Amino acid sequence: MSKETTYVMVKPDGVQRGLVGEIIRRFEQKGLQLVGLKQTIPSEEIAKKHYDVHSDKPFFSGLIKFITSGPVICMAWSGTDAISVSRNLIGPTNGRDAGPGTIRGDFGMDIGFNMIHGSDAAETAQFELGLWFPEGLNEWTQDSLSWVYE
Ligand code: D4T
Repeated sequence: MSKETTYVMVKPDGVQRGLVGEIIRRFEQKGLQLVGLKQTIPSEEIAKKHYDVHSDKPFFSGLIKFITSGPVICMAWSGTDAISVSRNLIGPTNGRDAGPGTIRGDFGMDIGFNMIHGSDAAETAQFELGLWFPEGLNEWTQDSLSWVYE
């Protein structure tokens, strides 16, 4: 158990489909703390850095085209084990395989249009937070969390 901050991003399909509020609601209600939030249209440069690990995959160029096609919502969420907790809220990559109750399971039918990204490990989270939030995050005390963690 450790306090972590993870990078979460609503992708262009999630924004176009009006799912931003629903997605934020789920993270808030779970008990994660929002420490960074903004809308941006990603440049090709930042998209390529973000997905560099997939640069040799056949779907890479389509993925970059998709991610840069319109606004995304960049978020930073903090909490105990925030990385795995967020991945569990999001669900498996392909919406058709994702169980009900997860974001992709409840709203998705596709592997490319899967609405949301969440960092998959501590090092990735650190890299992605630095990439998307070079201005830094907000440290603040959320009083309600004293009723989330015993
Ligand atoms: P992200 O990174 O977007 O949170 O998704 P995942 O962590 O769940 O999945 P991933 O890294 O394996 O894939 C990154 C991104 O590429 C798209 N994708 C993936 C695709 O379009 N076709 C594919 O065959 C795969 C494997 C979807 C998510």
